[in-house]
Amino acid sequence: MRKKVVLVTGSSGEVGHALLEQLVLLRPEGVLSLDLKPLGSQLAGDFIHLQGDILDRELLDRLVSEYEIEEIYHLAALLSTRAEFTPDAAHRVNVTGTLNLLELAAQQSEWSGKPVRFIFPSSIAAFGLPDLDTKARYEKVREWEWNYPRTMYGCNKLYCEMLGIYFSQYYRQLAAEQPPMLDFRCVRFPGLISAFTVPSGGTSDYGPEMLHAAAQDKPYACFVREDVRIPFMAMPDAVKALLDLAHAPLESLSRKVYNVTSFSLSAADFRDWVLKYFPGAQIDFLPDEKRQAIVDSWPADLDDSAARRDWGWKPDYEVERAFSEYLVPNIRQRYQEKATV
Ligand code: AKB
Repeated sequence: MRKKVVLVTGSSGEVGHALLEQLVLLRPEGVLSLDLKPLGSQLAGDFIHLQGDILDRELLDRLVSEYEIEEIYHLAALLSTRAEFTPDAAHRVNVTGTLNLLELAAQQSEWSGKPVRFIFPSSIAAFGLPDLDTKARYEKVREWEWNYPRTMYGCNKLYCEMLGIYFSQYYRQLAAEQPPMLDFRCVRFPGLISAFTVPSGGTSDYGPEMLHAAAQDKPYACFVREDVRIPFMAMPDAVKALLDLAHAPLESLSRKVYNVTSFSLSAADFRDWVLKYFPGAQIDFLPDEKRQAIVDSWPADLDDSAARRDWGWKPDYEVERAFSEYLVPNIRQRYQEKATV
């Protein structure tokens, strides 16, 4: 009999790392992790890690023959800044890679006769506001508003949301007998901040970079203007959102794609929070026009009322608690800094 597992792609990335820590507790012995890179040495637990590529169809076929995959957290992606430098590669990883995984999930759902749950993190990058006036007027953007991304990554995420909906509702709609389809569920994340990893390749990275630089007593030049505002979330809440959505009863879900958020900060607010805990931090603002334009197109805040209503979404970490209880103590410990509160 094939072993039943939960598959996590992109498991060496920031979210993957944090999610694996929780999943191994929830599903001891039943987690299969897949990433191009080896896993960080801090990750302990009873799980199988495969170093491989989501674009390798042979590898995916082998997975299907060896395991019964009941649930997929498909996290592998090239983020927004990186994707602008290598748009072809981004399209392959973000779109073809996701299509491969959706096909795998559809196949598994058909074989097992029950829908495989497919959990997909999308992003504020799926939105694109045309100018700063509009951004100021539409303070809290709803899921279906301003879906005009201006990055390759945002386009990839928005399209893959639609592919997920297609695979869960219409896949093989003209077949004589339609097999059970996968159960696609998606959250649109704001900028994420982890105490344990520093992001790379994203455009919301200035927040976490500022904080990690301060904790190491390094100067930081922020690549966006002080006034630009976007929503953020602490990493434990990102993991909570993925797990809570995955385990919500299907009948309570009125949508497939949900905004989730925690707090909205301007870059200047972010600096002030950092200075509160690291008063000696040297933070300057040296906006990079092109990356700035990307952040300007992202919403200042998200309306996540659908997630709150349908599956009880509520972040544990509002801004004060995120800094005082999660980010600062863990980052200090990480860099063994003696910062003053
Ligand atoms: C990025 O900056 O690309 C990501 C995101 C907002 O999805 N952090």
